[in-house]
Amino acid sequence: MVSEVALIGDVERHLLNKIEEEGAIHIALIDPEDVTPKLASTIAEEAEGCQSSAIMIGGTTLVSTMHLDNVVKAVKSAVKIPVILFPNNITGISRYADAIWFMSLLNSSDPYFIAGAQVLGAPLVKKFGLEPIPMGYIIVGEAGAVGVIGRACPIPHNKPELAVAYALAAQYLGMRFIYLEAGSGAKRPVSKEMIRAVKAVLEVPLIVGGGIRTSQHAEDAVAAGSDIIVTGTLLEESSSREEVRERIKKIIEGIKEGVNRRYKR
Ligand code: 1GP
Repeated sequence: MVSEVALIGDVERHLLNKIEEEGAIHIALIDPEDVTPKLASTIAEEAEGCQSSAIMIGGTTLVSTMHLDNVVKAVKSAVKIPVILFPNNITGISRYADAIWFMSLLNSSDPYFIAGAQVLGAPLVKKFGLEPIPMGYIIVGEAGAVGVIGRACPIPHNKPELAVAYALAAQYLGMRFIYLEAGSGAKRPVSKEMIRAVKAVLEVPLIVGGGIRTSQHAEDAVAAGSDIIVTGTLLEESSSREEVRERIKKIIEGIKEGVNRRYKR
Protein backbone atom coordinates (compact mmCIF):
# COMPACT_ATOMS: atom_id res chain seq x y z
CA MET A 1 0.00 0.00 0.00
CA VAL A 2 1.26 3.48 -0.84
CA SER A 3 0.66 5.97 1.94
CA GLU A 4 0.37 9.72 1.42
CA VAL A 5 3.43 10.12 3.64
CA ALA A 6 5.47 8.19 1.07
CA LEU A 7 4.35 10.62 -1.66
CA ILE A 8 5.54 13.67 0.23
CA GLY A 9 9.02 14.67 -0.91
CA ASP A 10 11.80 16.66 0.75
CA VAL A 11 10.69 20.09 -0.44
CA GLU A 12 7.08 19.61 0.64
CA ARG A 13 8.28 18.25 4.00
CA HIS A 14 10.51 21.33 4.39
CA LEU A 15 7.55 23.65 3.77
CA LEU A 16 5.32 21.74 6.19
CA ASN A 17 8.00 21.73 8.89
CA LYS A 18 8.65 25.46 8.49
CA ILE A 19 4.92 26.23 8.70
CA GLU A 20 4.68 24.15 11.84
CA GLU A 21 7.73 25.80 13.42
CA GLU A 22 6.97 29.40 12.46
CA GLY A 23 3.19 29.52 12.11
CA ALA A 24 3.39 31.03 8.61
CA ILE A 25 6.16 31.50 6.06
CA HIS A 26 7.29 33.65 3.13
CA ILE A 27 8.17 32.52 -0.38
CA ALA A 28 9.80 34.93 -2.83
CA LEU A 29 8.49 34.68 -6.38
CA ILE A 30 10.73 35.49 -9.32
CA ASP A 31 9.19 36.03 -12.75
CA PRO A 32 11.95 35.01 -15.19
CA GLU A 33 10.60 37.42 -17.80
CA ASP A 34 11.33 40.39 -15.57
CA VAL A 35 14.87 39.54 -14.50
CA THR A 36 18.34 38.62 -15.66
CA PRO A 37 19.89 35.51 -14.08
CA LYS A 38 22.11 37.90 -12.08
CA LEU A 39 19.18 39.88 -10.64
CA ALA A 40 17.32 36.63 -9.91
CA SER A 41 20.24 35.32 -7.87
CA THR A 42 20.49 38.64 -6.00
CA ILE A 43 16.79 38.52 -5.05
CA ALA A 44 17.14 34.87 -4.03
CA GLU A 45 20.21 35.55 -1.87
CA GLU A 46 18.46 38.37 -0.06
CA ALA A 47 15.34 36.24 0.41
CA GLU A 48 17.38 33.43 1.91
CA GLY A 49 19.27 35.89 4.14
CA CYS A 50 15.95 37.25 5.45
CA GLN A 51 14.67 33.70 6.22
CA SER A 52 12.30 33.22 3.30
CA SER A 53 11.52 29.52 3.10
CA ALA A 54 11.80 28.93 -0.65
CA ILE A 55 12.07 30.58 -4.04
CA MET A 56 9.30 30.18 -6.61
CA ILE A 57 10.15 30.75 -10.26
CA GLY A 58 7.51 31.30 -12.92
CA GLY A 59 5.46 33.87 -14.78
CA THR A 60 2.23 34.09 -16.71
CA THR A 61 3.61 34.92 -20.14
CA LEU A 62 6.88 32.99 -20.06
CA VAL A 63 7.76 31.17 -23.27
CA SER A 64 11.57 30.82 -23.25
CA THR A 65 12.53 27.65 -21.43
CA MET A 66 16.16 28.45 -22.21
CA HIS A 67 15.95 31.72 -20.27
CA LEU A 68 14.04 29.94 -17.49
CA ASP A 69 16.82 27.33 -17.28
CA ASN A 70 19.44 30.08 -16.96
CA VAL A 71 17.47 31.84 -14.22
CA VAL A 72 16.88 28.60 -12.30
CA LYS A 73 20.56 27.60 -12.57
CA ALA A 74 21.68 31.02 -11.31
CA VAL A 75 19.29 30.86 -8.35
CA LYS A 76 20.20 27.26 -7.53
CA SER A 77 23.88 28.10 -7.37
CA ALA A 78 23.20 31.14 -5.16
CA VAL A 79 20.99 29.65 -2.41
CA LYS A 80 20.34 26.50 -0.40
CA ILE A 81 16.59 26.99 0.13
CA PRO A 82 14.42 25.00 -2.30
CA VAL A 83 13.61 26.30 -5.78
CA ILE A 84 10.02 25.50 -6.77
CA LEU A 85 8.70 26.01 -10.29
CA PHE A 86 5.42 27.91 -10.64
CA PRO A 87 4.56 26.97 -14.22
CA ASN A 88 2.18 28.84 -16.52
CA ASN A 89 2.41 26.09 -19.13
CA ILE A 90 4.66 23.21 -20.19
CA THR A 91 7.32 25.80 -21.11
CA GLY A 92 7.55 26.62 -17.40
CA ILE A 93 9.30 23.33 -16.58
CA SER A 94 13.05 23.39 -15.94
CA ARG A 95 15.17 20.35 -15.15
CA TYR A 96 17.35 22.44 -12.81
CA ALA A 97 14.71 23.13 -10.13
CA ASP A 98 14.04 21.06 -7.01
CA ALA A 99 10.27 20.84 -7.18
CA ILE A 100 7.25 21.98 -9.13
CA TRP A 101 3.83 23.12 -8.01
CA PHE A 102 1.83 20.50 -9.88
CA MET A 103 -1.10 22.83 -10.13
CA SER A 104 -4.53 22.95 -11.68
CA LEU A 105 -6.22 26.29 -12.38
CA LEU A 106 -9.52 25.15 -10.99
CA ASN A 107 -11.66 28.08 -12.07
CA SER A 108 -10.42 28.17 -15.63
CA SER A 109 -13.05 27.81 -18.34
CA ASP A 110 -10.47 26.00 -20.49
CA PRO A 111 -9.78 22.32 -19.70
CA TYR A 112 -6.21 22.83 -20.94
CA PHE A 113 -5.38 24.76 -17.75
CA ILE A 114 -7.26 22.31 -15.51
CA ALA A 115 -5.73 19.05 -16.76
CA GLY A 116 -4.39 19.41 -20.33
CA ALA A 117 -1.03 21.06 -19.67
CA GLN A 118 -0.58 18.74 -16.68
CA VAL A 119 -0.93 15.66 -18.93
CA LEU A 120 1.68 17.04 -21.33
CA GLY A 121 3.99 18.09 -18.49
CA ALA A 122 3.79 15.03 -16.25
CA PRO A 123 6.24 12.85 -18.26
CA LEU A 124 8.76 15.72 -18.22
CA VAL A 125 8.40 16.12 -14.46
CA LYS A 126 9.14 12.40 -14.14
CA LYS A 127 12.05 12.49 -16.58
CA PHE A 128 13.69 15.47 -14.84
CA GLY A 129 13.17 13.99 -11.37
CA LEU A 130 11.31 17.09 -10.16
CA GLU A 131 9.31 16.75 -6.96
CA PRO A 132 5.65 17.38 -7.83
CA ILE A 133 3.61 19.13 -5.15
CA PRO A 134 -0.12 18.96 -5.92
CA MET A 135 -1.79 22.34 -5.61
CA GLY A 136 -5.22 23.75 -6.39
CA TYR A 137 -4.95 27.23 -7.90
CA ILE A 138 -7.92 29.56 -7.55
CA ILE A 139 -8.05 33.02 -9.09
CA VAL A 140 -9.93 35.82 -7.38
CA GLY A 141 -10.64 39.51 -7.90
CA GLU A 142 -9.20 41.49 -10.79
CA ALA A 143 -6.84 38.59 -11.62
CA GLY A 144 -4.81 40.49 -14.26
CA ALA A 145 -2.65 38.66 -16.80
CA VAL A 146 -3.07 35.24 -15.22
CA GLY A 147 -6.85 35.57 -15.47
CA VAL A 148 -6.65 36.42 -19.19
CA ILE A 149 -4.06 33.78 -20.13
CA GLY A 150 -5.63 31.13 -17.90
CA ARG A 151 -9.16 31.93 -19.16
CA ALA A 152 -10.30 32.14 -15.57
CA CYS A 153 -13.72 33.07 -14.24
CA PRO A 154 -12.30 34.97 -11.25
CA ILE A 155 -14.15 34.76 -7.96
CA PRO A 156 -15.39 38.21 -6.89
CA HIS A 157 -13.83 39.51 -3.65
CA ASN A 158 -17.26 39.69 -2.04
CA LYS A 159 -18.13 36.02 -2.70
CA PRO A 160 -15.92 34.11 -0.21
CA GLU A 161 -18.40 31.21 -0.22
CA LEU A 162 -17.40 30.45 -3.84
CA ALA A 163 -13.71 30.34 -2.87
CA VAL A 164 -14.66 28.01 -0.01
CA ALA A 165 -16.43 25.64 -2.43
CA TYR A 166 -13.44 25.58 -4.81
CA ALA A 167 -10.94 25.09 -1.97
CA LEU A 168 -12.95 22.25 -0.47
CA ALA A 169 -13.29 20.56 -3.86
CA ALA A 170 -9.50 20.86 -4.32
CA GLN A 171 -8.88 19.33 -0.93
CA TYR A 172 -11.30 16.49 -1.59
CA LEU A 173 -9.55 15.86 -4.93
CA GLY A 174 -6.35 15.29 -2.96
CA MET A 175 -4.51 18.55 -3.60
CA ARG A 176 -2.14 19.17 -0.72
CA PHE A 177 -1.91 22.98 -0.97
CA ILE A 178 -4.51 25.58 -1.99
CA TYR A 179 -3.45 28.90 -3.55
CA LEU A 180 -5.73 31.95 -3.54
CA GLU A 181 -4.32 34.19 -6.29
CA ALA A 182 -5.40 37.82 -6.68
CA GLY A 183 -3.08 38.27 -9.71
CA SER A 184 0.43 39.58 -9.86
CA GLY A 185 0.48 43.32 -9.15
CA ALA A 186 -3.22 43.32 -8.18
CA LYS A 187 -4.45 46.57 -6.66
CA ARG A 188 -6.37 44.62 -4.04
CA PRO A 189 -4.96 41.50 -2.38
CA VAL A 190 -7.21 38.60 -1.35
CA SER A 191 -9.52 39.87 1.40
CA LYS A 192 -9.25 38.83 5.06
CA GLU A 193 -12.86 37.63 4.90
CA MET A 194 -12.14 35.26 2.02
CA ILE A 195 -8.94 33.93 3.64
CA ARG A 196 -10.73 33.37 6.95
CA ALA A 197 -13.65 31.57 5.29
CA VAL A 198 -11.39 29.29 3.22
CA LYS A 199 -9.03 28.54 6.09
CA ALA A 200 -11.96 27.53 8.30
CA VAL A 201 -12.71 24.51 6.07
CA LEU A 202 -9.18 23.47 5.11
CA GLU A 203 -6.95 20.76 6.52
CA VAL A 204 -4.14 21.54 4.06
CA PRO A 205 -1.95 24.68 3.96
CA LEU A 206 -3.28 27.85 2.35
CA ILE A 207 -1.08 29.99 0.08
CA VAL A 208 -2.06 33.61 -0.60
CA GLY A 209 -0.50 35.92 -3.19
CA GLY A 210 -1.11 38.78 -5.56
CA GLY A 211 -0.89 42.45 -4.62
CA ILE A 212 0.78 41.93 -1.23
CA ARG A 213 2.99 45.01 -0.95
CA THR A 214 3.08 46.05 2.70
CA SER A 215 3.79 44.45 6.05
CA GLN A 216 0.17 45.22 6.96
CA HIS A 217 -1.10 43.22 3.96
CA ALA A 218 1.06 40.26 5.00
CA GLU A 219 0.02 40.58 8.64
CA ASP A 220 -3.69 40.71 7.81
CA ALA A 221 -3.47 37.70 5.46
CA VAL A 222 -1.60 35.63 8.05
CA ALA A 223 -3.83 36.70 10.94
CA ALA A 224 -6.80 35.59 8.82
CA GLY A 225 -5.23 32.16 8.30
CA SER A 226 -2.77 32.19 5.40
CA ASP A 227 0.10 29.71 5.90
CA ILE A 228 2.28 30.91 3.03
CA ILE A 229 2.64 34.46 1.71
CA VAL A 230 4.01 34.87 -1.82
CA THR A 231 5.41 38.18 -3.02
CA GLY A 232 6.86 38.87 -6.45
CA THR A 233 6.35 42.36 -7.89
CA LEU A 234 7.43 44.11 -4.69
CA LEU A 235 10.89 42.52 -4.87
CA GLU A 236 11.41 42.91 -8.60
CA GLU A 237 10.55 46.62 -8.42
CA SER A 238 13.28 47.27 -5.88
CA SER A 239 16.06 49.50 -7.15
CA SER A 240 18.94 48.07 -5.10
CA ARG A 241 20.00 44.98 -3.16
CA GLU A 242 19.40 46.93 0.08
CA GLU A 243 15.88 47.78 -1.00
CA VAL A 244 15.12 44.12 -1.81
CA ARG A 245 16.36 43.21 1.69
CA GLU A 246 14.32 45.93 3.42
CA ARG A 247 11.16 44.95 1.57
CA ILE A 248 11.47 41.24 2.38
CA LYS A 249 12.26 42.07 6.01
CA LYS A 250 9.08 44.15 6.26
CA ILE A 251 6.95 41.37 4.76
CA ILE A 252 8.46 38.82 7.14
CA GLU A 253 7.88 41.16 10.11
CA GLY A 254 4.25 41.41 9.00
CA ILE A 255 4.00 37.60 8.80
CA LYS A 256 5.38 37.27 12.36
CA GLU A 257 2.98 39.91 13.63
CA GLY A 258 0.11 38.07 11.90
CA VAL A 259 1.08 34.83 13.66
CA ASN A 260 1.16 36.69 17.02
CA ARG A 261 -2.27 38.16 16.36
CA ARG A 262 -3.72 34.66 15.85
CA TYR A 263 -2.74 33.78 19.41
CA LYS A 264 -4.01 37.03 20.93
CA ARG A 265 -7.57 36.29 19.83
C1 1GP B 1 1.55 36.18 -8.47
O1 1GP B 1 0.74 35.76 -6.31
C2 1GP B 1 1.87 36.09 -7.03
O2 1GP B 1 1.37 34.94 -9.02
C3 1GP B 1 2.57 37.30 -6.53
O3 1GP B 1 1.91 38.50 -6.81
O4 1GP B 1 3.58 39.94 -7.95
O5 1GP B 1 1.62 40.95 -6.77
O6 1GP B 1 3.48 39.92 -5.48
P1 1GP B 1 2.69 39.90 -6.74
